[in-house]
Amino acid sequence: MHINQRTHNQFNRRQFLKGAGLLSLALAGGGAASVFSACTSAPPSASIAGVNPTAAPTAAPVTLPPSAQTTAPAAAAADLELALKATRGQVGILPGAETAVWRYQAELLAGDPASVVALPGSYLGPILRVRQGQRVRVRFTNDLPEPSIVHWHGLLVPDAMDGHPRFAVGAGQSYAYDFQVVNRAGTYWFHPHPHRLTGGQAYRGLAGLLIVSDDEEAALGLPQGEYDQPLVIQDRQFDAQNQLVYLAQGGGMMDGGMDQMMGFLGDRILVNGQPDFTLPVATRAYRLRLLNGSNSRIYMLAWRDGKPLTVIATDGGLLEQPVQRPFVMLAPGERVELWADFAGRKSGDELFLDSQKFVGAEGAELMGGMGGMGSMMTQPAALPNGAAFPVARFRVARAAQGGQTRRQRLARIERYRLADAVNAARPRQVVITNRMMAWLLNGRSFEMSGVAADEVGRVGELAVWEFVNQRNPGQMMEQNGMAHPLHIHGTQFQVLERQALPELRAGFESVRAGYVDEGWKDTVLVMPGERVKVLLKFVHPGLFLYHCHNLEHEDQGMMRNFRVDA
Ligand SMILES: [Cu+2]
Repeated sequence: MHINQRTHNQFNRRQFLKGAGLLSLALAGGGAASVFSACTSAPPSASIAGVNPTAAPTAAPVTLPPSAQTTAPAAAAADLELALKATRGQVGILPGAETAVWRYQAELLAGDPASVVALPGSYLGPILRVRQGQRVRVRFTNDLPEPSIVHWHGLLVPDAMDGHPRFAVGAGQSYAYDFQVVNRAGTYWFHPHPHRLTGGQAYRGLAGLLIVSDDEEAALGLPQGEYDQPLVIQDRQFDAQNQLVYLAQGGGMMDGGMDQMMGFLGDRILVNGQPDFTLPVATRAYRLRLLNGSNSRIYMLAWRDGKPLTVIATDGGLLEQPVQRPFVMLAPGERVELWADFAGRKSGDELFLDSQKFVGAEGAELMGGMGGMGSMMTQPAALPNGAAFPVARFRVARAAQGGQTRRQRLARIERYRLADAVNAARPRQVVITNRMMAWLLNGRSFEMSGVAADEVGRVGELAVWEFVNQRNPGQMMEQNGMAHPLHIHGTQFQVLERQALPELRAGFESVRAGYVDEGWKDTVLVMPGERVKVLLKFVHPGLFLYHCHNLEHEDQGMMRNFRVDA
């Protein structure tokens, strides 16, 4: 499809940072020439080293958590079987010309027709609805002009089913998925994961939801049907012909290199693929399933009327009990579920879910002091990361009989204890650094099958990891760093502890009241200067990724393998 290049006469944060970056690197002795050569990496190409287009999934030995050990012999019939195609399409998003997008199309081959539903009015999706214990078969066909593969974000599946980029298939080829759903009830999602191409593919529209239910959740009688509403939040940029604008080609300093380093931001907020999203609601309780499906934008979500948000679930499903927050931080890849009760509202009332202004995610706001050049360079982006804007409108359209009372107890969560971790005294550190405009994990960039000595663990063993977002002396963003949402495949983890460097506390303090760390997570926001300890277990052996879910960072190589031994 055609994606227009960014015009070069826009004066925005990227140009500001171009100047700032060149300056800071020059000061560090890098010199503009070497900066330039380091940044002119080739644009994402259609061939990926290490891809075996005919790679067939291999059956890996499976160790399931005790709660989910339903038998699924190899030859068992699937509960749900579908064909899923990634393909090109045209949709009406803005008034006027249609927009070229990429999208998933699903065809149910076997199972309950209610298991595959469209995301209403959207080119995103579909929504797959499955129950814990079900066996799912998906025949994925790549009808795109470049390699792709599907990752089931948050699901605990064997490594050959996880959509690792080494399994990416080329145009016209297929990949067979066959796995059992062992996760708790919750809002999971699926999106492409080919190396260096994930950001572009997700941006063009490839994202669907995978909603898991289980018995524990069913017993709660939470809002269902039209009262159970997914909201996929994304930002996009359109040109005058209504076509999506993504990274400028070339990847060089003067093209997309800065977007790659900072992450791509759009200036239009879409919910479920629609601009100016409005949901007509009844005067009763809703379950709102929020997914941040943006490439790099972080949201500080709040009700405009100042009422607290009631959170009932995070990435890995229901919390033990609802918690209240003045606002909720939602970074790329994260999900949060809200209990929203419109009872008592009058017909015609409108409620707004906004993203509030916050600082520190890019550090850029704080960089004004650089040699007195700040004021001349701090021209803001059209919609900076941390700007305030409306996200969704809820218009009370009808009265509803009866209501639904909020449950005080939701689910049971097995609490991990630090003392039980194999490395309790010595957390496995994952240090975020930047070198020559590239974000790294422990100083390393992604290698298709590479695993370092510290990137090995065992199935079933409890471990503590610590993400460390430190300063980067002598490098780009050295002063204030950048926020990174870190995602780990093959596990759901618990956040144990957060700390922040005293000199970078301001950003952290401004957002920390919006963290929801009470439940299971697979993606965690790490602000500049912040250190986050998480406790985790892997349930399958094999090669699993951990990476930044800022998709431009991921594509650039801010991703590593972790090998889980049986
Ligand atoms: Cu990142």
